[in-house]
Amino acid sequence: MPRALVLNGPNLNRLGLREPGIYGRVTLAEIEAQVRAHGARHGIEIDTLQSNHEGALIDAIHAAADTADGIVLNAGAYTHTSVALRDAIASVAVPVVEVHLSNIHAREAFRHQSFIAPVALGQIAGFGAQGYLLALDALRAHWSERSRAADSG
Ligand code: DHK
Repeated sequence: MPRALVLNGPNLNRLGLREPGIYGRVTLAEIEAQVRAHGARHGIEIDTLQSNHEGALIDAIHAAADTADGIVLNAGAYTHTSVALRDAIASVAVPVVEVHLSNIHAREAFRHQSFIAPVALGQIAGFGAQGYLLALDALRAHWSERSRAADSG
């Protein structure tokens, strides 16, 4: 059974309380439950982790090299600041889908740049909690495409 890590960065533990006009009222626990249910529907094992600490996120990405087939990552504000997170992703062969609840491109200029995007499979932004499920679907499509390519080559 494929395994995906759903990794959330700083301040995302405050979802539901934090700036609800931007991030909505749904809590991280509710999002994780939705992702688990989506995973169960499609035969994907889901691990979840949230940390407010850059090093802990980096450690989780390194560990995922041996334990996960894909990562759904909302790095929060580290998206826009962390070369170290970008390098951690580049150091592992695990595909990463970058997620943001809000449309970062429609917000302040400092949120338009993502250090994650160039090393991610792709980016999903602006669809709220649904973005996490779309990211899992993107991983599923990527895995199928990869195994089709392996079978035919
Ligand atoms: C979450 C954050 O915490 C912000 O720092 C990002 C992202 C956007 C989100 O939309 O999920 O800029």
